[in-house]
Amino acid sequence: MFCYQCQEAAGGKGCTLKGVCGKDDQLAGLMDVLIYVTKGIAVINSEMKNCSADTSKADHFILDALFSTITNANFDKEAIKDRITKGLQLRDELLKETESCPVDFDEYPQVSVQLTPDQYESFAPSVGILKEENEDVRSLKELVMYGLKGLAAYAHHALNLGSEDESIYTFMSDALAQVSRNDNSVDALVALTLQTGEYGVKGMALLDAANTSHYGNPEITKVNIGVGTNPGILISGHDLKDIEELLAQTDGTGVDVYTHSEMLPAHYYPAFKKYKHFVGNYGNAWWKQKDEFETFNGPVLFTTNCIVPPSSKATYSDRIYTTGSAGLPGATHIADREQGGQKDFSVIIEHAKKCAPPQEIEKGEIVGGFAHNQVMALADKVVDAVKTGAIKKFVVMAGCDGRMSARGYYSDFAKELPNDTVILTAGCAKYRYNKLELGDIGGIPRVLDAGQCNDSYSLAVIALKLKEVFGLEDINELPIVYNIAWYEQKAVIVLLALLYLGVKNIGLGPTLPAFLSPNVANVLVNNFGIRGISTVENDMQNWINN
Ligand code: SF4
Ligand code: SF3
Repeated sequence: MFCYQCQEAAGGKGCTLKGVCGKDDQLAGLMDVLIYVTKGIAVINSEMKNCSADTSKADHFILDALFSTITNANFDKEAIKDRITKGLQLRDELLKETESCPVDFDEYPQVSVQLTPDQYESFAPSVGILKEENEDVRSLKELVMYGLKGLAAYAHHALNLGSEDESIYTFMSDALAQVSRNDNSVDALVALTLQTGEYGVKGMALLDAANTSHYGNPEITKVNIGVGTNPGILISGHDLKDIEELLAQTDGTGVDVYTHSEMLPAHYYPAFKKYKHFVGNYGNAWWKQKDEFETFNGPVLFTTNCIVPPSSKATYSDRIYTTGSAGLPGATHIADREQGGQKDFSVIIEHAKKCAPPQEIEKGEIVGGFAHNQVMALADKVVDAVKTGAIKKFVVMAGCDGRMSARGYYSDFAKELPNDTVILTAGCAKYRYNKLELGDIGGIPRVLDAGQCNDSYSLAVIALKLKEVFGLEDINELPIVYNIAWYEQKAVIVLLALLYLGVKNIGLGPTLPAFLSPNVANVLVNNFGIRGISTVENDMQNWINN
């Protein structure tokens, strides 16, 4: 196997024997095959769109296939094999349809591959990432691929809420087709990378509109981090449609619902506040789940990543449920909703009833809900604070958290920031500082949490609005410093979206991506000023106190 798609790539280079995430050689190979088959589908789909055919089935397949290969989303080999089989069937159906729309796919072996399930694993080594020999071309192709995976995740959540944007689907198929070719120049791939960022902005805007039109605009909210006395279900991941249905189905059952990790921002939406049994957020970022699921006592539902496969000693393995693109061997998978229907969470609810209530691990409240609409409602106050010098700088510390000890940097950085700075955050990165007592500036909290990683879109909207209010020409003239933490591929699409919006000098850590070749890293440094982090002291001096 070879995989270097996340920040924890072994040795800062790539996982070759087993993934640090827990993905083994076989699973990594199956995912490579799934990506290969998906590229073949995208190649055909890209052409079919020119023939005005109905491409929705292929569009949806592509979203799910890419999403299921994101770091920590799906560890279930059978589920990945099943996707490959369905992908090959779909490919054949599509090829039949192209008979009325003749095109030549000769240069794409991805379109003609013939495999039976017993051949999937042995075929994998012939389609791994390292098959692309040119290091820079490989780096750019994978940068685009990881951006597309992140985009697929966001578009999938939007789709679950009935929101779609044909232009995103067209771009995804076209981009997958382009990276499937062997004749790409470095320049063409750099252009494709920026275009991926453009569609990243579109994808996040689509999801933002889908979320807010269904559930209202996030508003300032105090979220309980303690526990109640009823048994509970812990829901993790990013999918709001899933939590909507879970909350409705648990109402009146005597089972409480808690969020974990990236689901915390669900508390900020007005639509979910009516539920008394929506008790609070339990625990921290995804990587603490091995401890926190033990003490939670009740079932846990993963709607997306980040799953950490439980150790053999874990007592909670039989309490894990997955749904959507997420999967874990041994866990119970909740089936997709039928058209117009709901998912059926009754098995989890019945399970919860037999469990002890969660054990308290902390007490108190955290504050969040500062997505664009809420911040704009406070705009006068914010602008005033900037004009009077009460706020000197905003520091965007969005992105992912992870288990590397080097990430202690982010807590220290937050603690060391001067009192006249405000942190704008989104994603699970926030858990490094959202429980610190950082105070407020004239009533504006010093940590403003917009929501999930996709709500980084809100931070971009806020920046663009501030640029307008202050009459600036360039987004980079704003007193905003970017110190982004990344881990998996959703952070890649967020980064590409920021680059597309023209944001320069982004600090990226805790380490630069292993998939950036030295030359590609240079392009990012020279054209966009991307910079790695160093020590808190240095970065404070160079980025904040300069
Ligand atoms: Fe390694 Fe990350 Fe790939 Fe897992 S997803 S195999 S940790 S690079
Ligand atoms: Fe977190 Fe996985 Fe990336 Fe959505 S839940 S930000 S790491």
